[in-house]
Amino acid sequence: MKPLYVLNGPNLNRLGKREPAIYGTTTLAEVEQICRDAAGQRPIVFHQTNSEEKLIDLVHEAIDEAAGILINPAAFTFTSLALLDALKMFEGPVVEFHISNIHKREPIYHRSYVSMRADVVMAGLGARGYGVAVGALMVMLNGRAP
Ligand code: CA2
Repeated sequence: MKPLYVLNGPNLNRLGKREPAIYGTTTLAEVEQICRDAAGQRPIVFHQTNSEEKLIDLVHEAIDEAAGILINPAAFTFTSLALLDALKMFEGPVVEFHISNIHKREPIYHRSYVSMRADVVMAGLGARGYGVAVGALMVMLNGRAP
């Protein structure tokens, strides 16, 4: 069975340690476990990087290996055409995920390049929403080759 790739962008390694009012107290290690629990038998490849280049390389790896991508691109959501171009090369389902509701925030957080490729966009459910997003990805995979 092909894995789901769960990719996290810059600063999310600090999850649970800063700005709990916006991002909560769940750590990234706990998020990884939430994703694995939600995926059941489906393997998860889980990464976080602060580098745009590394994130694009991980999308390229997913193009060859993954059944679906769940991505929280963090600040690269709003800046990276290169990330959008890489995601456009992926043929499976893509879920764009944000812990906070980016649309409640300042206008600079409203325009997502990644949404131009994502099949599903989720924002505002907190870190526990990662499990829901994995479920959404598996719904999108129903009926496709394993
Ligand atoms: O809500 C999200 O998941 C975001 O993608 C998080 C990004 C932010 O740039 C997006 O607008 C929304 C990253 C926020 C900064 O990272 C932190 C991580 C942990 C604690 C505090 C900040």
